[in-house]
Amino acid sequence: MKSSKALIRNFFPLDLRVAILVFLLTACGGNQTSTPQSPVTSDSSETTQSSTTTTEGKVIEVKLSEFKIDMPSSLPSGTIAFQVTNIGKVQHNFAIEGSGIKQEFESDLAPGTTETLQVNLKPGTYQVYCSVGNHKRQGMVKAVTVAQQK
Ligand SMILES: [Cu+2]
Repeated sequence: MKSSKALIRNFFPLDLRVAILVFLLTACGGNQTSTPQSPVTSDSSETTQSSTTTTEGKVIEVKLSEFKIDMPSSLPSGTIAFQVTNIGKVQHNFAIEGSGIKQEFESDLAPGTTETLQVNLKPGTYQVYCSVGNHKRQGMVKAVTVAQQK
């Protein structure tokens, strides 16, 4: 510490030392607070970041309860984000099977929770059901048709 100061004193004239000091001070403090005096344009807030959704595709709401699946029976083709809510009192799952695909949640949904299952659907017929216990036989099953997009 002391030696470097001495070094600066010996090697640089006073003016240059002041200039270095000013430079260091402005370099440290410059980039955090002080906003420039130039007028802030007010149109920037709305346009830039309006969309905060992370899910792709069309969102389809699904409600699971004892013992039924509440959702539309016809869907568009393409990427579908099934937003599945367990409105029942026991754990449920949501599986979709057909036209060469089979997808379900890795873990069952606890009562009151919502999870999103993203599936790419081709036109065809599918079956959605709950894979927990014998819920499917008790009524948690539904036929779903995926129509060709025009
Ligand atoms: Cu179930």
